[in-house]
Amino acid sequence: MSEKKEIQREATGIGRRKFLNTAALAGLTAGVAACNDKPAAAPASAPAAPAAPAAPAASHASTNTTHLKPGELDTYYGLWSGGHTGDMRVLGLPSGREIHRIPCFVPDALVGWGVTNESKAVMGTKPDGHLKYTVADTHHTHASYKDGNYDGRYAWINDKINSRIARIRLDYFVCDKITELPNVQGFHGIFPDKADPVDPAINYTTRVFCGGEFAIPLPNNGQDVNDPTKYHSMFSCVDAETMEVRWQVLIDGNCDLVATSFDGKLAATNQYNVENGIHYEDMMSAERDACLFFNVARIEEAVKAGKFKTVGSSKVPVVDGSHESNKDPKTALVAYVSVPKNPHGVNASPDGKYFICAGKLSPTATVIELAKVLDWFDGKMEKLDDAIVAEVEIGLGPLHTAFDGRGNAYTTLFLDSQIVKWNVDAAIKFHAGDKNAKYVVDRLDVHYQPGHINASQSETKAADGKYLAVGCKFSKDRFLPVGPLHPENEQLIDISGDKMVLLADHPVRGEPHDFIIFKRDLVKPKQVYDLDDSPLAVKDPKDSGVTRNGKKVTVKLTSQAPAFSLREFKLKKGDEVTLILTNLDKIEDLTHGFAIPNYNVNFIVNPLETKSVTFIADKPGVFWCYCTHFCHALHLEMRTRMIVEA
Ligand SMILES: [Cu+2]
Repeated sequence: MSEKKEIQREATGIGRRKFLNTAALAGLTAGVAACNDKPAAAPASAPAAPAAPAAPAASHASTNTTHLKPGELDTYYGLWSGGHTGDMRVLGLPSGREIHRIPCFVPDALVGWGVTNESKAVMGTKPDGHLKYTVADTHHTHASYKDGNYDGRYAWINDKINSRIARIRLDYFVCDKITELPNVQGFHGIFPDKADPVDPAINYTTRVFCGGEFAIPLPNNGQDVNDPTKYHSMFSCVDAETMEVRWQVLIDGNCDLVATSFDGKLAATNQYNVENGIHYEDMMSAERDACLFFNVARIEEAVKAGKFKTVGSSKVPVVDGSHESNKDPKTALVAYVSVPKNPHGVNASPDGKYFICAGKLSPTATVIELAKVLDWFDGKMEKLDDAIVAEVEIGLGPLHTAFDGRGNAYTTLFLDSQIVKWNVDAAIKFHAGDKNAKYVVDRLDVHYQPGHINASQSETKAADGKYLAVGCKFSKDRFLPVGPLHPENEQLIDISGDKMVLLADHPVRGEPHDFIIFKRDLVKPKQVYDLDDSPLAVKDPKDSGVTRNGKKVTVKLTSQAPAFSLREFKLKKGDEVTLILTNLDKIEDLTHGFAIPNYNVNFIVNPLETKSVTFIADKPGVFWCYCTHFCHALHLEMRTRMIVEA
């Protein structure tokens, strides 16, 4: 788009832009194509628009640089969803360096995730011992809270394809539990609670809420497949400690993103298909959809009182959250606040007062005041939609919102390829009739089509307004071409000043979706395992050896650079072998690997960690089991012979 056209567009403003109607899909395509008009060589620090010139990037960025000198550490962690790779990525920020990948839902060749017995037990297996699933699609990641800030215990991540939720321990940065949600398809939004709705002493996360996006027959066993009026979706509550599903709410329409209040009383999900349509034109037919507010305390009272049913073979209590059954505020479990056309993200402001819904097919952001939603539940406010305190136009294709802790919101505009910075209080004043209230503070072009956005500490009470990361779905011309599959472009933006300043582009493999950014001192990672973490630990090299019980054979060994405790071990063809390896090296960073050629076995053991694998010794011969993780000057010599006698 030429600069002149930009000026004209800015001058006419967004006020004349209308809601996108059924042509929205064509509009989406046109928006993507239009971006090809952007000059390929536009400098990253070019002003976003003449109406909102950015400060010169060089001078501003010098105090907030992304470049760290060798040996310098980042000041923030970023936890990123890995997308199709089914893992979680750990970044250091502001450098954007990828430090680690935590496998969750999909096998991982480095760690041996999906190979070891321990990881298979977390991932889930079929009766034959093979993994139940080997594909995943992670979208959203959020971490546990205490006192309104992250407490460094856990993070959670979803798998949309197979409706699974994984928990990550943030001491070892490993996945330790995975739960498959019953009667849910297309599990999308996820958010932990921040406090208990009833007991103020519980000021930390004990529940994780999960939004089910696709409506299905319940149970989905072949009944009602041709009757979409019988399709429903569910909002689920998972226990943060046990990872069991505590309860589910059957709703009208579907769930999209999820948010939770700081007082623990409300959880919400945006809904883009109040029509219950099964084709996209049906899903877009209504001018307003909804943000559903769940009254957590009332739902749990209803479950306690036995006012629930179960679905199919699942024992999980399901309460009725349908619109029809929740019209009386005094007894309602769910409140349906109306929101313009197909909203996407819903985000909680760090002051605890508002949830903000991004319009997607409407150029608006809707600000909902939580105290008023509670007033409605208490019978103090007649019209539920009076909880909407602002509904303002911000640009085309609003998707997600982040916060700086200074009263400003930052929303991605997918169609405009922009971030808009807007002031929440000014938007509320404008909505109330003060047409002089200027709520749009700044706009910044991003490259291109931004989806998720998050700022340092954004959805915590400690939002610090320093860095903003944005996941751009299309990178087009920003990186060297590598064939038809382009990386996505994650951009880092300095939001410490009045104007946003673009700091860096980072290519990423598709497609990460969501992420959080928090101060590094909020986690206390351990460098070495505790031997007692595994009941199988081989604590002394003298305990190594082969024990046989008929065809079942156990091989115990230890590793200490540069040797395994057994120089060789003998098996017979057809044995069912369980091999247990403990790494007795207790020095930080001294990890060993263990690979068995032709047996499809490779895994690592970190300092004082124990892992096991089980396999059938079906191929006779000599197999040099070797260390795959560089450990010592004699690393190549670090081997043991597995001899399988015919
Ligand atoms: Cu080694």
